[in-house]
Amino acid sequence: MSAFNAIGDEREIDRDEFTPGLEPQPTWCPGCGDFGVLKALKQALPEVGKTPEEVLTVTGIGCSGKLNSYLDTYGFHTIHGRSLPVARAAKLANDGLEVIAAGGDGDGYGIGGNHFMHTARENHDMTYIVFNNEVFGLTKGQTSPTSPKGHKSKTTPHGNAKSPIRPLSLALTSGATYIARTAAVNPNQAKEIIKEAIDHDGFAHIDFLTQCPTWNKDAKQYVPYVDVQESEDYDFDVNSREEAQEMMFETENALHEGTVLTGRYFVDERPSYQDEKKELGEMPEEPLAERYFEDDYDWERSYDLLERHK
Ligand SMILES: Cc1ncc(C[n+]2csc(CCOP(=O)(O)OP(=O)(O)O)c2C)c(N)n1
Ligand code: SF4
Ligand SMILES: [Mg+2]
Repeated sequence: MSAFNAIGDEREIDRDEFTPGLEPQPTWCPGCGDFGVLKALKQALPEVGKTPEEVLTVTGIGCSGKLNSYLDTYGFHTIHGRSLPVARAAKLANDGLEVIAAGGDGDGYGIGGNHFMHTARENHDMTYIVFNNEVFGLTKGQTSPTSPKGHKSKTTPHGNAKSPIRPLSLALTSGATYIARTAAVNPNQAKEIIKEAIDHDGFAHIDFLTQCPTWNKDAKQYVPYVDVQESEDYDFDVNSREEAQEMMFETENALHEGTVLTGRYFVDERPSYQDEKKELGEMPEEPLAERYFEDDYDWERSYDLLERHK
């Protein structure tokens, strides 16, 4: 089997296959929410029938970015805020790969915010998990784009003057076609949401609340969560943009008032970018990397293309 084809064997898949044999064990602090994402992924991947060879995990920089050192899939640890462009390129070069991009709130909503908007707009077929701990964890707790107003840290010692970003609303207005929020303190829901996101055909965004006990002791992610699908207090249609928008707005307000609402918010069937490109005959029929092994393949070098434009 060629690894580039990313076609796993038809067989029982054990979640232990996703635990690297030789790599070090996670260096996250005790009690870190990042463990919850890793665990949920290890449970979800075999349940959706994916083998390690079929999955590529692309991460940004941060405590969250260490994810692919601890998950035995193909991995690409990129630079700060750039997991999405790399993930997009990989998916376009090999449509057979199950692509999971991941990173922190600083990574994805701050420095990489532009990529987030446009990857959602273009509806690239992948799962994007944002570890939202409301701080820059790796660099020791600075205020991030999701830190609440008034949040005190070394960078905002008198309290954050800025209002936090609204990740769910931003994903919706940008064009994401699956949007959910889950929490590390809620492992069963997290696993189910990851499974749905992987199965979804298009850009699936998960705002994953991950507590940082070391640098963010005030985070509201510690308080009990409410699942908006299970609670009788909420009734809305995830296929309705208007109703989803209202529910997201309420959820984002509630988080900083002490109520953690989680669940699925929006699901839409708009065709993915990859499907649109297939319609146009512009997707490679086999993984681009396979061409490397074809002796008679006529490579198009960048300088050949420049020649054409003279
Ligand atoms: C271009 C660039 N700017 C700044 C940094 C320093 N830096 C590394 S991680 C990080 C923030 C991480 O915060 P977040 O993305 O929320 O991830 P977390 O550690 O909380 O999981 C920063 C600012 C960097 N590595 N590269
Ligand atoms: S600093 Fe925070 S986010 Fe980073 S590993 Fe420790 S608890 Fe987790
Ligand atoms: Mg963070």
